[in-house]
Amino acid sequence: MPTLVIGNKNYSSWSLRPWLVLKHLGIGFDEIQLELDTPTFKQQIGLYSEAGRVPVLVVDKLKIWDSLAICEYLAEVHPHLWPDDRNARALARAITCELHSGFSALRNELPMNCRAQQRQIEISAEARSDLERIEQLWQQCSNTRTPEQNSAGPWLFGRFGIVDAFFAPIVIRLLGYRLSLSANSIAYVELQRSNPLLQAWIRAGQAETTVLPHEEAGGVE
Ligand SMILES: N[C@@H](CCC(=O)N[C@@H](CS)C(=O)NCC(=O)O)C(=O)O
Repeated sequence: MPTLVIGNKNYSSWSLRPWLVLKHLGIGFDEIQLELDTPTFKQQIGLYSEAGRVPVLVVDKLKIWDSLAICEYLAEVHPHLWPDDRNARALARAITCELHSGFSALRNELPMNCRAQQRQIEISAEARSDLERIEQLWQQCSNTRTPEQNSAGPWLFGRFGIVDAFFAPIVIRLLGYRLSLSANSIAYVELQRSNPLLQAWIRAGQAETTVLPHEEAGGVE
């Protein structure tokens, strides 16, 4: 049985991605949850990863300490986590990698917070530009989805894949803060919101009682 080491479900956006993929695949796994920003966090995560961050997937003696590396490890046995078509697969990977390595303004100004609901917030031009880029990517996927992908499902490349799991934390952010979105983006947010697996994560995050002040943003709901 693999073990996924994660942070607080309310706040840990990176932990959500592989958790969602494992759940989607129906793979049984144990969860070890560590409280972020506590005096003991570094020592506890140090048992699993010298990088000192969650998530980590532990499979026997193997420890994988990065959300994308974990998903790629799973995709080697479950290749349908990426699109079948080679060109579509390259695009899905490019989008996933862009998300993995960028969007720092959006990340900093709109922390993932399952408990936040439509909070009022002012965002910088940089965060606005990150948001516009995300909407552009979703629009590009809608515009280029092939009939085969459409018949496979409603996700960015048809069936649910790693690229969708990587956008799930962004969707929780968009549910948490009041921001204007295109009709296409709203439809994708609603699609993600209707995923029972994401709903289960959100409920678990909302049930947590820890409040990390620096992860709290936005005003009266
Ligand atoms: N590149 C890593 C980033 C992971 C990451 O930044 N995790 C955050 C929590 S969401 C963390 O562990 N922060 C704790 C710390 O830096 O002390 C991944 O994708 O897994």
